[in-house]
Amino acid sequence: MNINHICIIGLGYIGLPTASTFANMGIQVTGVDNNPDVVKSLKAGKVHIYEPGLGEVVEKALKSGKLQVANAPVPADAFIIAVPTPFYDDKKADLSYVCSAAESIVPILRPGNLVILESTSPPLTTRDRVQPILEKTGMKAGKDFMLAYSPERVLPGQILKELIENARVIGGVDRASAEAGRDLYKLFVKGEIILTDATTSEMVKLMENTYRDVNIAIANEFSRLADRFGVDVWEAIQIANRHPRVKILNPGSGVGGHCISVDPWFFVEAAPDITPLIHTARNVNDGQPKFVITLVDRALGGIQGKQIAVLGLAFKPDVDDLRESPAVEVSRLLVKAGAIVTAYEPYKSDFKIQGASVMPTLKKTILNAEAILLLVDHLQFRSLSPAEVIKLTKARIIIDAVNSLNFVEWQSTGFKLYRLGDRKNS
Ligand code: SAJ
Repeated sequence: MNINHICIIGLGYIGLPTASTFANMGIQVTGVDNNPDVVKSLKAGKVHIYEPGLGEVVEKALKSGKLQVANAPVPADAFIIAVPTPFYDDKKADLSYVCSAAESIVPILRPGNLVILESTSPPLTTRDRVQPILEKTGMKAGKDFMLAYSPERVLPGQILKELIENARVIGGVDRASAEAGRDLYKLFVKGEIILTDATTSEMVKLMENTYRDVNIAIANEFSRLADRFGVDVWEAIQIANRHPRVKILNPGSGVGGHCISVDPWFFVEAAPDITPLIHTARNVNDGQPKFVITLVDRALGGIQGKQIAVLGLAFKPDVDDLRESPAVEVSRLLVKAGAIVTAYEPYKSDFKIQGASVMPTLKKTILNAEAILLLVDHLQFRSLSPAEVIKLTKARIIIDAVNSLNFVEWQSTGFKLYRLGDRKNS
């Protein structure tokens, strides 16, 4: 397939890096977003999200003129839908963004076009939801135009590298659609390109994130067991992982972000009668912030009225993304339990949590605290010197939920360090 112009709908964490990468390969790209603020800031050369290296890549693409930004799709050879698929309060997938993106293509779809859905979606979305919308044109998928599902699988923090190097799965509604998808992505993908059908590739994406969620859930449950039995879970995991077929992940304050904490629900919604393990793993991970609260309660002898400084609100280290963040949930639970909470998130200091004070600096956050609660293993926190910190705070209790700090070093400086999953040493 000959591709000269690509229209990418949704300029978020996936759409924007993808659009810029295509543009920097010399392809004409129109990036579309229905949020006028996003369009405005990109037109002014400003990137609205933080991802290492993204600023430079976007700047290059915009300056070359190969990346244009618009608020509605324009005719093109290929369309990529990369909009969010959030879930409702009842954990059911909200496909309204996917459907309205597909609707927006209908008036401009031409014979021979390729449409790719990248948004993580429940099984059968491409076939049963997107295809019928596009066929309102009177054209048939697989005959008059091509349609495929190709999930993004990049890790926030390493998006630009993984976009190019990861293997890419492309599931077509027919073979020609999958092959057209390969023609598109081979413009920049260096990893293997695997062709399959649309529903298989939808499942592959959900299986990957569900697999990780279940494995993190077991690590979190191990942290609770270690706490009960007076064991240091981190030591136990390290020893268990010497077994050639065991690779236990890290416990922490829970699972956040817009991928792993959401995607398994798509399976549970689609087939609740056959997914008890997946459902339980989700509940275990969602329950981990409460486990962190029990640790804080024990370390401080109660939470009511205590001044607690929370370090880190992002869903994981070194990203600015706070969606579904367990650290935010922990902060809310602390406020609910009557604590006086100050919080610091270096990547988003203007974030608001009702009842808590999000501070602009670390210094202001810890100044009057009785305890410091470390929830995210940001590099900035990992490299803190206890000798410096002790001069900046009244707190002598540190609770480390992510095994970030050197136990011996912090203890010997005069802090009492409590670690999640380490009843042996506290
Ligand atoms: N986490 C733990 N313990 C661990 C690993 C992670 O508690 O050992 C927590 C993190 O702190 C975070 C959450 O899990 O709150 C998810 O973080 P992550 O780094 O595991 O994954 P994401 O959500 O940033 O990205 C995932 C990736 N999927 C897999 O690794 C299978 C990525 O490749 C996907 O592209 C991405 O989801 C996505 O967009 O779906």
